[in-house]
Amino acid sequence: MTTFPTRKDFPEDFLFGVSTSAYQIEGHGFGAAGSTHWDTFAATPGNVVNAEDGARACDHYHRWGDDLDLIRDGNFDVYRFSTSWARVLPEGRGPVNAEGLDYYDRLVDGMLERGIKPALTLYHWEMPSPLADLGGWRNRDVAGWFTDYAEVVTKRLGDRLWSTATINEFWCVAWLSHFIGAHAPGMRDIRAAARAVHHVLLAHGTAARAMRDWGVDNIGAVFNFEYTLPETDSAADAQAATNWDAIYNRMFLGAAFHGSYPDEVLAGLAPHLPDNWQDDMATIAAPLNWCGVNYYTRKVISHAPGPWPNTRETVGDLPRTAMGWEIYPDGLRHFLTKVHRDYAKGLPIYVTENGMAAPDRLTGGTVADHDRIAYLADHLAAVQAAIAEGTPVKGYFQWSLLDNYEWAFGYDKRFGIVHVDFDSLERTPKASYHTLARALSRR
Ligand code: IFM
Repeated sequence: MTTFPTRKDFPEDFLFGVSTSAYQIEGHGFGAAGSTHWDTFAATPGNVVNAEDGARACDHYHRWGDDLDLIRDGNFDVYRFSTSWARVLPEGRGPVNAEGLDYYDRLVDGMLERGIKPALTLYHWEMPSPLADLGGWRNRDVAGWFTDYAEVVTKRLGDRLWSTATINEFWCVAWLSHFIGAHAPGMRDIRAAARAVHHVLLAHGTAARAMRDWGVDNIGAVFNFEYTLPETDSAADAQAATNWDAIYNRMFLGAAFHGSYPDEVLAGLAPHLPDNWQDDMATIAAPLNWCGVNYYTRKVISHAPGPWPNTRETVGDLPRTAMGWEIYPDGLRHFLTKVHRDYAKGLPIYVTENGMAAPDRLTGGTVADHDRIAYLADHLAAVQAAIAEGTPVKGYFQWSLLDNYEWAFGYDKRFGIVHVDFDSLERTPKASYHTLARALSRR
């Protein structure tokens, strides 16, 4: 196992943070938030383990002060959080829920009082139900709806934010949710997916440009990546892996940074994209200040018969996390270097999420999550390797502060460095939390 690095092993200006998202921790049932597509997706049999939803989650809505104390005492510099669109605008547009906006105002002030930089994400997956009724990401008007929501949030919080990201994980928002069907709204339709892909990018570009005009600075976006390799050296598997890589790792990045979709994507998606999609690409490629990289695993892909994209996930031979995800730290170095070299040249890059789910057990008041400590050490070493190669990686955010609502897996998968008892909601820092706190201490 790699020795656990400390703050001193990174450049002086390197920032360490933790990430969470609104629906996964807040308790969406509190504070007059509106319904989201995750509430109805979870209420539909078969979509989510135990049909669990985010109504109570970690009750961060009421316990945020204690949770911010944990971030401060863990010696983190930045907190990456998200605002919930439906908490701010219960109908998705129109009247503001003052209680919801006030809550985020207090949260941001609470970070500043503790010396923590606030890193906002505007969309971490909870589409308001009234907008989902109108087609959600499939409806082109979503670009305007999203920009209006961004205006409400950034006009209230923007003077105190350290950074603002538009979208978290475009691939999950568009592809996992409209083509694979594993996330809300649970669609499996290529036309729906093509439109969601294009419109989430259009919403990103439209909002990023508008926010810059309003004076918001340090604007970025967060992309997720999976290191991809073919199961065999057959030409069919090689093509399948290339298609997977294009859809997962290059489609959103290429659009956001170069204003184009990869050829392998257009081969299957072009007939299903909205008319005149080419006219939007300049808007989509809005100037950004930084690029966020979320990385967890690698994927071994083989050829699947049938229609494009002819991809099938297979089982690789590396050790796995509780999600069944293979542990492959060098993939993080690979993507950091690639994003810098081929897309975001010159921009700071942040690892905006990295971490693992483990079968953590609370015994005698502690959680000995040594596998997580090893995972974090190995991925931090990969960040150091990327920096040594000349990649401007400027920060690393661990996912996640708390055990939380892991979407279709409900509360079954624990990603936190702080254990949450989902009956009492008691928080117990795990061994990984204490390891990070020691490593990040400035004393
Ligand atoms: O919990 C999620 C998060 O919401 C987005 N990125 C991946 C995490 C682990 O699956």
